Amino acid sequence: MAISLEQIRADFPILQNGAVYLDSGATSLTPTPVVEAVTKYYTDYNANIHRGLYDWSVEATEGYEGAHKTLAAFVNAEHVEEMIFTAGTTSALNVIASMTTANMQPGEEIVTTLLEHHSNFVPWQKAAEAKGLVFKTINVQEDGCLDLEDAKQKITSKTRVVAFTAVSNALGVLTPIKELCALAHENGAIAVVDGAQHIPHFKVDVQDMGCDFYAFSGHKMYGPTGTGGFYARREHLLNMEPVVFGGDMISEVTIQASTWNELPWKFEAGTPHIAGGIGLGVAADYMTSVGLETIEQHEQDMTAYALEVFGTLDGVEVYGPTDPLKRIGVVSFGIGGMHPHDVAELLNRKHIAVRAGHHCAMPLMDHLAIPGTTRASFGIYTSKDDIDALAEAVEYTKSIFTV
Ligand code: C6P
Repeated sequence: MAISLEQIRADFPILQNGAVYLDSGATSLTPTPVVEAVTKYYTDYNANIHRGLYDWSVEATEGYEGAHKTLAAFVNAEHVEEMIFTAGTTSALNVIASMTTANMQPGEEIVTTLLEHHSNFVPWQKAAEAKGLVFKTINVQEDGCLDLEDAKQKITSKTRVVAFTAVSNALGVLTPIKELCALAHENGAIAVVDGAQHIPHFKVDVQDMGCDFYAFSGHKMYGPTGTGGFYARREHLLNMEPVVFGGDMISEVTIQASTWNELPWKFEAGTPHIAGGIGLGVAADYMTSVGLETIEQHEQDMTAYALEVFGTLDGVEVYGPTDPLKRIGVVSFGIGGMHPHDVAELLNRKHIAVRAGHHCAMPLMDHLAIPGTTRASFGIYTSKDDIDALAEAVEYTKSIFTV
């Protein structure tokens, strides 16, 4: 690392609170510059945006619009108006699903995958139910990697949307983003990427991926909770009707009809999370200052180290591929016949914070025929010491249950 791990950890004072935090996949910790930016909004210029002509409102507007510019550049969007802020990935994907299926006809197809978080599964499933669409899911191979051959069978000329995660939250497996986007386009469909577990680890380039939509959460990339958004290609945003109405998204309203504000505000109804949006911009800048290649390398190193350490633990099954290059940021495991919730509770006795359960990915758990997993997930502050502490606590857990 160009910046040392000690320097990074110093930006997260919460790490001094005594927990070994291995739940960054659920939410990442928040560095001091982000906390300070959010606090500064409330203490120095707490005003609404796009409404006031006084200094505080101008400063808030500039900060909020500036954050859009920062995030558009962060994902390498061609145009700044292609960046829409929402409350996070879930709200982004729900809005995208409503908008993109609005004009679909019965019999047309939506293709998603078995790796999806419910947020990129249920909105499409519900749209299919409501409109008589065909809802298909791409299978996974035995090791949890996406089955690209099955994708080639499932995506057809009737497919209108291919919606998939870039990284599985439950297993950490990477999906073939470019291949899936290309397959979608060859068949005349749009590609919707769930980037929730991708943006914290990689330099995102939406143009290089070739996606039409890319959804993400701020709180998984060192920003505030309740923030995030989506990138969408401008031609889609110009052609689509919004699905949430009122406030900032309005241009003109008469008794007869309403017209919409310019992009991106056409898709941001009501008063947004102003402080959060500003904090999200600071979080993206923070990641850039650490270095996106540095972050990716660190996360890969931690994943590979965790797989190596877990390989030495008897009676522990690690789910997902053994090749560390096929996954990132997550090690999901099971211990003998123990329920994942029991494992997580015993790990907590040793102050290890992990997530346990189905990880909002029930179709995947059904496919793997398990109730859930215990999941350790990593961030830029994760150290080998954290992983060693986890391994030690796993041994303790096994001793309690005599596995
Ligand atoms: N996954 C996890 O512990 P929100 O909650 O809207 O910020 O993100 C939803 C979401 C969508 N897609 C993927 C791939 C995700 O991982 C998540 C959130 C958390 O795995 C909380 S369930």
